[in-house]
Amino acid sequence: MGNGMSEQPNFLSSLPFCNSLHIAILGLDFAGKTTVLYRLQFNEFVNTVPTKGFNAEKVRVTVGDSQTVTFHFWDVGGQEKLRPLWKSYTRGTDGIMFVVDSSDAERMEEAKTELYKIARSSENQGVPVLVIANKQDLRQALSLSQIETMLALNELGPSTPWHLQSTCAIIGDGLKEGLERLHDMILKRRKMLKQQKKKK
Ligand code: G3D
Ligand code: MG
Repeated sequence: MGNGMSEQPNFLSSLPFCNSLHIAILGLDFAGKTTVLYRLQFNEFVNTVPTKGFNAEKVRVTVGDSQTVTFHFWDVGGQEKLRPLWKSYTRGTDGIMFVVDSSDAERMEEAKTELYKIARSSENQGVPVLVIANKQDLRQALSLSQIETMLALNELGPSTPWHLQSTCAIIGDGLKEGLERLHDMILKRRKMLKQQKKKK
């Protein structure tokens, strides 16, 4: 897949101004991370193969009257042997997208363990997490409230701002709303950090 910059004149262009954001896309293998990435990048479904290392895409977005924002998405392989690498991709990240397969109840506990590991690591203190409940189109998909309970999201806060978003990455449902919520959480955190710095 290309690593080039692309103009994204669609929904991303409606986001308010924020210069450049680094977003790590994490989650267990087969959750739909790469599908999410290429939906955001090309606004179309791209057939994926299991990610061996990582996919990095910059999406340049024109907002308002010609302000340009660059989203740097890092989609890191989710297989067990690759998970120790996640830390390297979240260092200094502005936000994390944590993708779960809503139809995979059996691996929800494993997803929870990985989510907590990454959110609780000292480097990621306070980094906003968008939890993407993907594959909501499938008949056997768990509901949002079931996923919220199984991932124990309420225990993540208040140190980690989070939002749970229902999506179907294949057609792109819910991704716009999710990205907007993540963007909001990032802006709030930046504002807070700026105020804290001023006080010192
Ligand atoms: P990963 O990058 O997290 O490992 P992928 O996951 O993006 O490679 O997706 C794994 C499989 O899930 C792919 O199927 C992909 O098409 C499918 N998938 C991703 N998002 C959705 C969704 O919202 N709904 C459904 N039904 N399937 C989805 P294949 O068959 O190509 O392996
Ligand atoms: Mg992948």
